[in-house]
Amino acid sequence: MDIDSASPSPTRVDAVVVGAGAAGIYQLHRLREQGLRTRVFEAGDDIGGTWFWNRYPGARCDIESLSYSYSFSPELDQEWVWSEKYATQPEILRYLHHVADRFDLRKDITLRTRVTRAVYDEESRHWEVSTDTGERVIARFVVMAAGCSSTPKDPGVPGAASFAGDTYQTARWPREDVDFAGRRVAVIGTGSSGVQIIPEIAKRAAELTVFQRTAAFTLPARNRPIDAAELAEHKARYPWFRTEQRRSKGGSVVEMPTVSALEVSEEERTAAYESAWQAGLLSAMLRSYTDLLVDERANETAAEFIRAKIRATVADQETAERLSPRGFAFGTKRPCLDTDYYATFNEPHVRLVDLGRTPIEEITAKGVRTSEREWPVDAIVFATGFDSFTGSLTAVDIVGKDGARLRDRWAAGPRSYLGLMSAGFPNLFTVTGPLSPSVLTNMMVSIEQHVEWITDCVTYLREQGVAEIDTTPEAEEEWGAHVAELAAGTLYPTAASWYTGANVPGKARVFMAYVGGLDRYRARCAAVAEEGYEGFVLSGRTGAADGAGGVTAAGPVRP
Ligand code: NA7
Repeated sequence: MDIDSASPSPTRVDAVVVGAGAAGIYQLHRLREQGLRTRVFEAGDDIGGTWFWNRYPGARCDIESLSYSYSFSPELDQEWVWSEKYATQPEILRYLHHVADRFDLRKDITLRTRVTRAVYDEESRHWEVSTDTGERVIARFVVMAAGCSSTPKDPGVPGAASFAGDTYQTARWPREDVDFAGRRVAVIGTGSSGVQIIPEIAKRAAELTVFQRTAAFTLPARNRPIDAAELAEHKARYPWFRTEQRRSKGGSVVEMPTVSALEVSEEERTAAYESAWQAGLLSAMLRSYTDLLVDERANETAAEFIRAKIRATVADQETAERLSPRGFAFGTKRPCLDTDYYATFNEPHVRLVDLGRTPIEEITAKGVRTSEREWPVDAIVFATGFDSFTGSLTAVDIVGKDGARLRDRWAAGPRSYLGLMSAGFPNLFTVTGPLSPSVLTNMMVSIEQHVEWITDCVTYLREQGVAEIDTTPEAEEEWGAHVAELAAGTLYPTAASWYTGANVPGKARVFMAYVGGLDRYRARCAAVAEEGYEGFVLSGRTGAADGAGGVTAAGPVRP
């Protein structure tokens, strides 16, 4: 084992959790309930993960608040009061703080500490985890709860360092208020973050120039306050609602379509799309018909409906055309929800630069220079996205059996069984890891499903006195092929999206989410556990020092 003898001797716990976002704090709660001494390390100076870092103006969840929240505590459901249909970032952060306080979680969370390395010792079957503050911790289990979209990608625009004005990144927004009043501002990027921040900056800035590489499909959020009567009514049916969420395909309680978009008349289709447009829900349009994500012709009917809405909203038809997404199917890049996004381009001080026609060549001291001209600005906001799915996992130097590094093993794309564990990296779990349903679902519901499965697995191992769980290259291979096969039956892999890693130059192109639905996935995970952890290998015996229960293993345990 690679131990730095100069640093203080390591402490011992049962489990280390990496990240104190929604996944990490729930994992801590569950493991502690099972009596595991657990340490959580969080790089930020507060808990909250995504909802700590993405504090830019306009940041909101685009899943409804009443649905995007933990389901594990009926008391929590009853006491927490959501104020809006779509909660703002500060409100979600307050909620996560409340959860941390209510379940007394903070005492086991170490902030401002980044896990840099984790090395598995095959002899003792423990991980040694190192941090950037020089701490070392030895633990039987490591749970990576580091987030699917938490490592901002390098915007990759040359010359950024030479800019004389202020530079901001939506994913690393400063804590203090940024006042754009009277300033000339550039926003680069028009994904969910760009679409949310652009109308907010337009309210203050003297000039706003939006640099768009790919036009996004975005739908109106129709956000509104939640009144007391609606909240009371929802709380009364929360037990039913939470059960339905857990049974659902995507973690939300919604009606699923039964007919093809091509089976109905144009009038009927337009009426259905109009009703979805009015609903103000991220998935409403895609759920109008069964085949929008599998048939290009069907998809085009919805895409064209949205383009017509853009033309009807944006006064200048040339700008409307540039804002109209083309070249990829609706839904194959993550759609956005917005408040007045398209209407913002009717403001006289807002302009759109289409990078498809005039790409950025460099950032200069004065502003952004495209192939056409230089755009002088006082501030540049990068809303350029993340190294999603794998970035936060490969950022840690994870060294498993035989000295193998996770980042090398995943060079050609992530390899994982059920998105939970990678062969050769025993006792190391990933919450909403690559090749699980993750970002295609309501993340809160997926997080709970993974955390609970991991907790049950760890509890089982301890009860049986089993030291190690690993998966096999065969199980991983079979799962990867299954995920790829399901994806290939859809339009998803046809787009150059962050779902496939295409947004990060040099990253392997693999569709990284399980499209089969959370219901089907949940059933598979449960069956695997019930069948004695099929596809996993359980081996070794724990000693008394592990505080584990009896040592009579029920399943096939290798020495
Ligand atoms: P996204 O959805 O990855 O959006 C990033 C945007 O930035 C997108 O429009 C990109 O264009 C654009 N981009 C990225 N790099 C560049 C460069 N170098 N030049 C110009 N434009 C660039 O990230 P978000 O933060 O908006 O949302 C991420 C997810 O977080 C969101 O979907 C929710 O799940 C939460 P591209 O499309 O790559 O051509």
